[in-house]
Amino acid sequence: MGRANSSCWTAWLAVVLVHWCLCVRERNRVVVEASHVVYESLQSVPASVVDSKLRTGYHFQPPKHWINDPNGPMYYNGLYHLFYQYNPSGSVWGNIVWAHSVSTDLINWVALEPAIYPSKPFDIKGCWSGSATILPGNRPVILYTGLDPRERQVQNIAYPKNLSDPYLREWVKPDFNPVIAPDDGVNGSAFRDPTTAWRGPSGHWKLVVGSKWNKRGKAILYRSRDFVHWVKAKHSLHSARDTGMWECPDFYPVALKGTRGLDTSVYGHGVKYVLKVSLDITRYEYYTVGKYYHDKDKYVPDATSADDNTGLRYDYGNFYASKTFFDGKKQRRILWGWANESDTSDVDKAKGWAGIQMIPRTILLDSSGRQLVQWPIEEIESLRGKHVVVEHKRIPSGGFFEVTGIDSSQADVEVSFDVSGLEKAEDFDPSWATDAEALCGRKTADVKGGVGPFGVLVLASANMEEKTAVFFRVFKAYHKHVVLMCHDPTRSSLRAGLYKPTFAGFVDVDIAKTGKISLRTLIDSSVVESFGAKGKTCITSRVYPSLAIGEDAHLFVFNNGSTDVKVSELNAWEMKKPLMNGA
Ligand code: DQQ
Repeated sequence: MGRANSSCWTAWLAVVLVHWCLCVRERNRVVVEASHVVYESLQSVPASVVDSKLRTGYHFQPPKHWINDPNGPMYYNGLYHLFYQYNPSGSVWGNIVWAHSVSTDLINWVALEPAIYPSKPFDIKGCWSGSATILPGNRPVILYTGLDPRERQVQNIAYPKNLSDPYLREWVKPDFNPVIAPDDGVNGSAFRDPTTAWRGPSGHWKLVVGSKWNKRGKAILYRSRDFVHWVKAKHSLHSARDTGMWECPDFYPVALKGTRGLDTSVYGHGVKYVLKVSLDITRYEYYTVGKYYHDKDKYVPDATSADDNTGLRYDYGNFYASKTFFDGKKQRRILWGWANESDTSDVDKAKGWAGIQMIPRTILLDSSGRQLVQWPIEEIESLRGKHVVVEHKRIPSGGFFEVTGIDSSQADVEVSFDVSGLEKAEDFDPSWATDAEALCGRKTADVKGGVGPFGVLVLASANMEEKTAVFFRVFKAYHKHVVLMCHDPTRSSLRAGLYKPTFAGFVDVDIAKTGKISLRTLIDSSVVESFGAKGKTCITSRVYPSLAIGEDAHLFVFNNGSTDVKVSELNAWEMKKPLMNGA
């Protein structure tokens, strides 16, 4: 009996020990999980030239080298600030500092010296992404992720050295950092990218840090009274199984009605919340719209928002690590997002630059309450130059026409299509509903349809050997029509071996009712950024034409469906170059 008891006891102890060891292994794992591909041999190879051939003209970028995530955007005392992850010594990811630029209009930018760089034990191995919060008394503060000597990810605070410097050039990192370190229940190699903090009815400051535990993605919540001492909440703000590491979380309120953005601490009636996460495993971003229960500090996505990687996306293309901020000047919420190159690192090294920030977008809740709508900030229109208009033009099945009179390698194009003959729409297989991208890959622009594909061909060579198609295709489902919006760059370049993924999203419109759909596309040499149905569905692609460059780039409107479509109005503007960080 005694022996039986003791062997039961030993078996139980063994189980407990194995479990404990597994947890400790997870807890103490301080290996840096690279969320970027690391090319050690190229990290510190400064650019000898900067190749301007496919360099963007009006998108944000520094004069040379690698950039990634936008960090700590804010509007402060008449200036917009943008910080971003930057490699001062090469055109691939590495040696990351917080580069810093300022602007009065979010379009023209002046580069300042880096604001935050590794210098203290709490960030000696890296200064990664983070956010800005404006504290009472108009005092900005930054929280960012530092990598300590053990490469543990910790959260640090930084203040402007001199608030009377209008540019906030120098930032101080107090020695009491880190203000948040991973405790036993947190995976110290997956613990980064603190959000802007908000204040709820309790008066506490709150923020979340992105993380994961095994495969469960998490937004770990911290509270503070003084912004220096932070206490981890018992429960995460939110988590979701099998989503992996949540990078760059963003959490903010949106108004149910009207066209105003909300400051991050606004709460009360008429307000919903958005939680966005950048999923390291897919390298795409997803958001949900939901309710935030302040008393319990719980966020619950609405039933209409899928809470996994089939969910809503700001952008269905090359757009990552985004961050919003509240612009007190114009009472709007603005979204910044990063688009990396889809070319090889060797080409990036040879051209001396890599990565851009997308044109900032205003962000609002759609009137349906189910999703967001985004639109390029109005200031971008100040860059519009030469203008062409096309009105009431029918495009027969299989037809196209060219839009001439502007240099369309750097352009802003808005088209409104009248759509009819919906009875000819192709049948929609319900199994396609969760994978718009795969559907677009199968039904590219060259695949003839019923209603559509129709749209524009941008960065096209004169004879269309090269073209990037941006289009809609309408399907007939059981009780409604389904509209697919697609980017098809499969024929964007004659260069061999390029990565040319198709990207797509569905557009939540009742096309049978409206009979219309609009498209806006911003073209800038190697980037195509599109907004369908006034910003309900957005897609970004990076493309690298070999012929359709500068004045050799053409713009067409096409219809490869079996019914006619009509362009009720098309406006296209050549875009001027703003001041871009002294480049
Ligand atoms: N980039 C940063 C990280 C973040 C990742 C490092 C997302 O803080 O998680 O450069 O692109």
